[in-house]
Amino acid sequence: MAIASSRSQILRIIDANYNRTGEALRVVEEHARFALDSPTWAGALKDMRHRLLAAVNDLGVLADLAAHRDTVGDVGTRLTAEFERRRPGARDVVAANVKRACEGLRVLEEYAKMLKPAAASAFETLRYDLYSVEKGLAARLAPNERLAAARLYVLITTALCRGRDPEYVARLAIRGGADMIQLREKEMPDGEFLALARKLRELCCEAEALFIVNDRPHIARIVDADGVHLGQDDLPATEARRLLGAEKIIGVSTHSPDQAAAAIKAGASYIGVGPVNATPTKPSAAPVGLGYVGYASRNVEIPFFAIGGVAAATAGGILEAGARRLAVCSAVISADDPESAAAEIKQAVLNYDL
Ligand code: 3NM
Repeated sequence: MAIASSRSQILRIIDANYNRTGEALRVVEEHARFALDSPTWAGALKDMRHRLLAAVNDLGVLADLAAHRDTVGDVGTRLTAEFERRRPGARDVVAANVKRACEGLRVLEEYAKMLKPAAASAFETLRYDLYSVEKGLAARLAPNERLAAARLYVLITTALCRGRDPEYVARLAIRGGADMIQLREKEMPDGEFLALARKLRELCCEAEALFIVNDRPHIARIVDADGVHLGQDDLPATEARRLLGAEKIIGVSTHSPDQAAAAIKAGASYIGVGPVNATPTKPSAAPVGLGYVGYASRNVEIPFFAIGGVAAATAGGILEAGARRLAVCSAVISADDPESAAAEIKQAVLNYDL
């Protein structure tokens, strides 16, 4: 079998794989931009396309590529694998195109070595960067799978951040170990809420935390949040599910075993169990105490978060009662040091296995 050795053969390979990689990156970029509305990942992919061009340019062959293109004589264009015709969902489109771009980059790297060895490593770096992008995008596609591992859930309410920027406080909470962030603003007009939700969406995307919108499924949908959290008087979970789709997280506040059963039946992904303690954050709700936490630990088959007056000082008793996931608002976001407050509570939860 002939080995590609002539400059012309190598240029054909470089040309085909430059195009293939660029196209595949563009498909993934469009998903990040239009489906996820994510400046982080759309920007990263755009940057990669520019670096791809720069890397090929660095080989000194860019101007010659078109002259070596021979699509009609390329036997590869006639080989269409069955899977290339089937793209059942966004997950498959992204996975197939990430794979295609990785393969293209690998080929570029190998053949670039034959032209200009020093220029080949740029393709390798791009391939590694693509693995990070893939991880970030996959995280956005499978929120429910990630919910299973979440232990600390922090609720962000601007008025309780003591004048600090809520996005900054959320960042500290994530640094301290929050796996999930909820934007909970009861009074904020939709427009303002939307702007803040977009910022937190992006932050959580970067920091690999789940992002949940309280009460407002339409905004969860607009910003492509990982899910929505509903109170007993909000839209029913079944309707929110119809709006957001099967993959998204739907959380429901519950205050009794009956409400827990109803939420599970309605398709909730998790429930809140509380308020365990009386709390100024939700003054209207009567505390349910540790009894309901114990009940939930024995009877609730979906993840549940104990909530209401959870703090470093109270976490131990709540965990002893059977909780394995905690939701916290004021003890983290109103703390002098939200990061260490979150870290202390997270450590307490991690002392108990799921
Ligand atoms: N929901 P903090 S308790 C928002 O039981 C919320 O459904 C609750 O705030 C429920 O951590 C609660 O400051 C308040 O007590 C949680």
